[in-house]
Amino acid sequence: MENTAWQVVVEALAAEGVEYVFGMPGYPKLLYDALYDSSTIEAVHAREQSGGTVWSGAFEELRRLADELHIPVLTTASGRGSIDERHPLALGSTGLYFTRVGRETFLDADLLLILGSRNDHFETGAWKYRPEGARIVQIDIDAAAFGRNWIPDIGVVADVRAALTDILALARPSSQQHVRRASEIAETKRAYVREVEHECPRGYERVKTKGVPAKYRQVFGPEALLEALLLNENGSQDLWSYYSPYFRTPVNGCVPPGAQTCMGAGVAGAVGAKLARPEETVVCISGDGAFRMYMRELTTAAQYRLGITYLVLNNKALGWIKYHQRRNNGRYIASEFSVQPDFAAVAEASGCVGLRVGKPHELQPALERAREANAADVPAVLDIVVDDETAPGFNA
Ligand SMILES: Cc1ncc(C[n+]2csc(CCOP(=O)(O)OP(=O)(O)O)c2C)c(N)n1
Repeated sequence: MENTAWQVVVEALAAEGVEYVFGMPGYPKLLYDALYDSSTIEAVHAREQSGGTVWSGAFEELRRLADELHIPVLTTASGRGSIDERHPLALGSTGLYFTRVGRETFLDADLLLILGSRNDHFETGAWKYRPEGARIVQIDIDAAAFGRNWIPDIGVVADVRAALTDILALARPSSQQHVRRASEIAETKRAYVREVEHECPRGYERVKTKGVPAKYRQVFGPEALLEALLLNENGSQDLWSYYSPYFRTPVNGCVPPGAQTCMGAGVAGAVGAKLARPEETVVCISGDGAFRMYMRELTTAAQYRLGITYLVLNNKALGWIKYHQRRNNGRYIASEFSVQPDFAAVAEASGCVGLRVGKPHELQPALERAREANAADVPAVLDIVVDDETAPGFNA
């Protein structure tokens, strides 16, 4: 037989002890037993990565995995939206995007079920977050994904949805220990949500970025929250919108960038998202650098009467770059803006509503004005001068 590239990969991984299951008849049982019998079953975690679950449309199956098998779920940034983040066992995202609770629970796992992911740099915090001793079961439609970063103990070549359907067909009641552990995790999450809800509205001198997604939810939600489509950008301040529960997305409610998407893709993407799903509330949370690159699309949004809200987190800098310059040698080169467009004036001149938010107390009325504008099919831009607070993933 011809020695194809992927056979070489499979042979190399077999030498590492990887057990392969290529859709053979008994594989669901093998996987289900691995999940059920895992020695410390309370620490079994499912993890969805790199968008494989979104691509296969396994939303319902993932929810059932959490509900029926009591498995906590974390997503990658690109897999965001595969589970409703208000689910008690939805613990946010992985790697750079971990919250404290997500990270602690993840690192406690004794088995990772990785669905449609390559475990890349951002998703694993540059590969440093790997629960010690945890076995890895990886399901992917593409055999080339196995061992690309982490080598799984069991690799299953299958569509995520088909594989989860097979596993769920075997579901039997979880052990008491497993159910108890799941409810402990859910309680830890509830306490964390309360903590965030308490910290966000506190009075500050300047707008704290972490309070912006939370305030948006408050003004546009809670019922709008079910429909709000979040367009994520590529920057350091907008990272706050990645940290559930600062922002919580519903099922299929997020358009994320890939690891190094072109800045501004979210700004332009919001136009496409609103055209595709006009009935949805659409918000794009962007840095000022990314917004500068694509703000020319405001006229398109106004022309097609697209009621989008842009929250521009203005730190007068390419903050991501500045952060790394600060860490490397403290010299800022071409990362600060001393001349900045007046975003609110640009918005107004482009047929949108434009508002500048300089002080914390101005945020709520500005959001209310944006909501009214959106209801009248007019886009709104909020230029929010933020305190340059480092996102949690950078500090971890
Ligand atoms: C076109 C393009 N150039 C460069 C990058 C690399 N990059 C990622 S984030 C970032 C800075 C983003 O600045 P800003 O939008 O102001 O957000 P901040 O980090 O200040 O919150 C850069 C330069 C990129 N993703 N796309």
